[in-house]
Amino acid sequence: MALITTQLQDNIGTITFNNPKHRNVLSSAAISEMIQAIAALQKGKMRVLILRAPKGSKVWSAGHDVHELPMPGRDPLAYNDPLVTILRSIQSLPIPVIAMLEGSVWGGACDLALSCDILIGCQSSSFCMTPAKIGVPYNVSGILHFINIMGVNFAKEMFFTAEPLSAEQAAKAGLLNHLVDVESLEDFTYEMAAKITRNSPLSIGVIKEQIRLLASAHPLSPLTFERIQGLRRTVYDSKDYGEGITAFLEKRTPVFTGE
Ligand code: YZS
Repeated sequence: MALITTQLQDNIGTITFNNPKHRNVLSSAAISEMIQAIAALQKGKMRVLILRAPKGSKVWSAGHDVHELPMPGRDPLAYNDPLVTILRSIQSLPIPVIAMLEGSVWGGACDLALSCDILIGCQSSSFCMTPAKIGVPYNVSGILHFINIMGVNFAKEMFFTAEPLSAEQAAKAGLLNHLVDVESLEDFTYEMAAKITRNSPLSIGVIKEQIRLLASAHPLSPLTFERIQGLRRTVYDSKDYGEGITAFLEKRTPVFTGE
């Protein structure tokens, strides 16, 4: 069974998650389907892409497939990790991507939603950043991504507590562009998409790329980058990281010792 479904109508492309059994987890298989779907939709003259879950979903996406996180000793969010790859491909797609958010959004799926250009949520949307629950050293581009979009202290609270941010809190933190009633979520999103399709695709594509390049223009010395990577390594080499993954797989609460 396909893990996503796609649609292209009036230059509006839609990718809908289709794995309710595993809460639309972002497995490498699902991501591979998404990458192929984006390429196919682009051939069909898509001018805007909507990323969504089926109507009525309680979970938009459960995030990275924890079964696919490596055991200690390897970077869990390295450059070529499928999740990190799809984030880059959404960010550099030369058309706007709208996240239509019904249900809870977890870990890497928050980063996927934030990688979209416009986020539209409803009362059931919530956002939980989970690395500290699993013991994951979040990646450098991912952290930058959060602090570029939301206030630094909101981001810190989200990462430190690993508690879900409600839709209202997310709107206040600047994470959601719009918070609408669940009944109008679809109409509101598709009306905005239709407006975008009537504007200049060349202008929009270049503005999106300019914003992406400017937002990531944070010069880091090689030494600073190596220091950050070294800090992350102490986390993914740790017993705690192994404990976080094992606890998830054994469906129990992890016991972290800081070692
Ligand atoms: O036991 P079965 O085979 O039925 O599978 C269960 C879950 O194990 C599976 N599942 C997942 N499998 C792998 N990775 C996941 N992230 C994941 N999430 C769920 O889906 C089946 C149904 O799950 P249930 O727990 O029974 O469903 P439910 O009671 O409705 O609860 C839904 C939620 C989403 C609340 C629950 O599944 C959950 O807490 N999932 C984990 C959410 C999470 O922590 N995701 C973040 C993963 N980490 C990352 O994205 C990054 C690496 S990081 O941590 O750095 O941000």
